[in-house]
Amino acid sequence: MFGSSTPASAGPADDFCISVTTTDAGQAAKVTCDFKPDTVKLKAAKAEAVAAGAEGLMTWYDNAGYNTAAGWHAWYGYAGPCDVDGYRTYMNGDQFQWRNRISSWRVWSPCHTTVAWDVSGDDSSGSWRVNGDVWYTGDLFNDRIEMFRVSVAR
Ligand SMILES: [Ca+2]
Ligand SMILES: [Ca+2]
Repeated sequence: MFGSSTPASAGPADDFCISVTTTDAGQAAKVTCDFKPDTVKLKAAKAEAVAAGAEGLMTWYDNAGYNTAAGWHAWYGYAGPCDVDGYRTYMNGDQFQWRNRISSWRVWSPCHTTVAWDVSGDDSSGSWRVNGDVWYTGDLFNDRIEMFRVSVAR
């Protein structure tokens, strides 16, 4: 199992996470988190995702510059290769603690195009479409994102 039966709780226990989703944004992600990276728990979750045919989509970082000190969240999809329709995730359930937190991210081939949304709270910055890795979101989206789509560029 992916450890999704335990409700998310605030704090360091949610700093390092592996999420696995289908392409259906309405289906909650299976999320496994821990208080530090590379634990047995996280390695097992990654191994299970890969064994199930999941591929890496994105890695989110709490800090700018892909700095891992405050946490990362690796997102996998297991509904086939990333294509022009891509994958979406809305940070509910066990992903909730990663809302309004992300400051940089990397995309994993072949997914290269990201749309990020600030859909609630704050000043509702709207959406932002961008290609490739993002070293810093810029002030408009920093610590404000709660939804992503990643896809192969059309
Ligand atoms: Ca942040
Ligand atoms: Ca927001």
